[in-house]
Amino acid sequence: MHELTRRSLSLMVGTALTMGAATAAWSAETLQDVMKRRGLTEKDLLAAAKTYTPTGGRDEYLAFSSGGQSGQVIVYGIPSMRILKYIGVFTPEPWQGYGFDDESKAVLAQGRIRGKDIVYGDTHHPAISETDGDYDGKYLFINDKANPRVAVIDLHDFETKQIVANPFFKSEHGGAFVTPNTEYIMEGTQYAAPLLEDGFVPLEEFNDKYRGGLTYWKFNREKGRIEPENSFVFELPPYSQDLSDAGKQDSYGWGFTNSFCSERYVGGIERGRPPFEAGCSSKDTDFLHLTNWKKAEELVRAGKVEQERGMYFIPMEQAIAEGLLYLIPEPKSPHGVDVTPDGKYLIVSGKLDSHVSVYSFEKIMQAIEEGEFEGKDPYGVPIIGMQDVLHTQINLGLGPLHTQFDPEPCVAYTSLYVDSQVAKYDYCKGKVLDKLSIHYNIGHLMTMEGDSVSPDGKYLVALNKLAIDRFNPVGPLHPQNHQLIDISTEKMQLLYDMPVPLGEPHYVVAIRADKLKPAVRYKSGWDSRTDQRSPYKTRAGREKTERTCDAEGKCTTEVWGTVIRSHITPEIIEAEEGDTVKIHLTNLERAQDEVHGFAMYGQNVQLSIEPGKTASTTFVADQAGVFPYYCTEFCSALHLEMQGYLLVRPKGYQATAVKLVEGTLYTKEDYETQVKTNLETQAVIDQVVAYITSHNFKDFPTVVALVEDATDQLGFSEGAKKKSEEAAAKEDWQNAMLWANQWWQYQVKAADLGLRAKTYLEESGAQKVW
Ligand code: K7E
Ligand code: CUA
Repeated sequence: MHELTRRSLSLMVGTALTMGAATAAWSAETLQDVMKRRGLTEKDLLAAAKTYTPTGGRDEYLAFSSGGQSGQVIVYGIPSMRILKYIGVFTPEPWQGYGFDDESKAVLAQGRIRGKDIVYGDTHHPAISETDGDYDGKYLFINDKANPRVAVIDLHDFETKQIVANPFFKSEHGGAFVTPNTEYIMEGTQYAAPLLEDGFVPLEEFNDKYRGGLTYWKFNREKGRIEPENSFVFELPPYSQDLSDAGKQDSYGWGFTNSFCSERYVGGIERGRPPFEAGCSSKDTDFLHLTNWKKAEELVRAGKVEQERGMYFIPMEQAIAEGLLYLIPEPKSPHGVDVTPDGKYLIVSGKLDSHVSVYSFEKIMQAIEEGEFEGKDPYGVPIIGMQDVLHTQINLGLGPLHTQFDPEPCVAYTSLYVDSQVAKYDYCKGKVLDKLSIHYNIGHLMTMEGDSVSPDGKYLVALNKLAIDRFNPVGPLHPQNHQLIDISTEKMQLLYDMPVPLGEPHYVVAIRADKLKPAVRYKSGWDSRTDQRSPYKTRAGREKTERTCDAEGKCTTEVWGTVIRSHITPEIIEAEEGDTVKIHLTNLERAQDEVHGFAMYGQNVQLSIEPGKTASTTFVADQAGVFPYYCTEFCSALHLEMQGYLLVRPKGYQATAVKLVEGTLYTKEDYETQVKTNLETQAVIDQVVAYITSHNFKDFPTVVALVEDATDQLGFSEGAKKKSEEAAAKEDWQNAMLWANQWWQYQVKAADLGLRAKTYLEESGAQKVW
């Protein structure tokens, strides 16, 4: 056992010295040799040079991709296209304890639909919080199309904090889109359904009783949470509302939502009726909905809107009477509606039309002011004449879907689903500038910060619906394909294919990486889901286990424990068959990346406890037995030894007189050998400490945290040393040896941290201070 750790200690010291030799071996092959061997062209090399990120290098942008029907968010870097994280949102994710610890179970429970646990989501549109229309990197929102819900992710720790379930809708699609100061998060319905009734309503009553809707969820920035009680919902006609976008700059205060199937067709292929796809695409135009959220907010504040289901509900008649709702025809089965960075134009793509239609917001406002409408829809919503407000229409190609923007004024990119192309064009002049073929059937596309008021351009990612032959075959279900495109020059250039092996990621948003400031650790004893100090916070030395029974004889065994390299306290938990077992564990580490896990046999227990976090698990020990538990993160050389037992006694168990017999007996010599090792190890530690303290380590917060943790470990080692010496004084060589060994374990951990700090200082060019 010692050998292993001793070797790893010297390995740690040695690694830094051997790195140089490995690099030398590389250059034996020239660039030309490699190109030949791998069949690469110069163009490939150029593309590689634009995406390749050397070891240890960082990306310029971080992308947050919907994970589609995986119910997650995927985080990756651009231009490297390296996946950095999955964030559990609507779906339990065991490796991050999401949906397994009590804290995150409470978040998932917020997303129950009609009292039912829904353990997946169909995520479509992520949105980064904005200040003055620009990404601020604080929060991320994402919608669930299947079960109308919106989730809040805090980008301080990349964890899901809240899920709100829409109490009116039965499906949604037009979310999540934020207003320019994240005042609201838009969520529009997709398939019409009764809004105020949850019971059965026959399809024959579709026109009268089925409705679409648009929710403006109020976001409280200070709390970092959505406030349903301050949110409002527009009742809309039963057209299938589709995507939305919030107005900005000139169009601030308005929201735009398009729709398809304004034919109000209800299907019935099995009854001999033509299917939905025929009935929903027969008219030449559908309707773009305009909603004035600023004015709606004033009405809500003035107490003029009725409350329903814990929110404010604006019936269509009220919206029409107050001038909050208008329609504009838009060609045919549209998909995306995207507001230009200056807010002056809206670009609408008709899936079944080869044009994008560019609407002028100024003209729209003029039509509304002059009361110039071409009529009303069957629900009395005023319709603004399309020709009155169109700026231009541009013939781009087949199947236009979504649009993003370039930093160059008037330049936009639209995806062409049927043509499998990206079109670059000038929407002011109505001129196509460039086209690039992608593989295959592009859905959304995304430029860097490309839906904000100040797009960065640089890169474009094509989110393709089909991969077909782009990757090694892995069975009938293929990965998705995100293609990276360089848009920094006039001609677009395809750089790289990235397989996304999850659900269908409909949309991605990317933010400049330096706008994000993620935490390294939590404040000690932190409940990361409520963002408050956990009531179960436990400090070193204060660990305890208590068993209490209520009046009915129902008993609970509750553990307040800690985890730190490399032990779980407690290591033995005793309970009785039928007990409710509650285990709260606090990670005492401060060092970066020192996460511990906690898994147990047969109880569906799996926690991920990041530095500082307190996580809890609750289960019923309904069977007597032996249940080993352990840490699931390889956290130190003695990670495997980070273990313990839950012993569940049968009811009425009588303890026998059997005494614990030690597996191995130790002698005075064993003790003395161990002490010798410890003194040698201390010499190594002293050298490392001397190195660190002779440099300006206090200028490096990462090193300061490592030194704090190392100091803790050395403090623990002092305690173990004292215990070993006390046992030795009593000639109790068994305990003297074991405590001497524990003393050494703490030393090894301190040395590990110290060496990491030393390496960091060396690589960061720390200055010698004395
Ligand atoms: Cu798939 Cu935005 Cu839901 Cu288009 S959406 S492709
Ligand atoms: Cu902690 Cu392994």
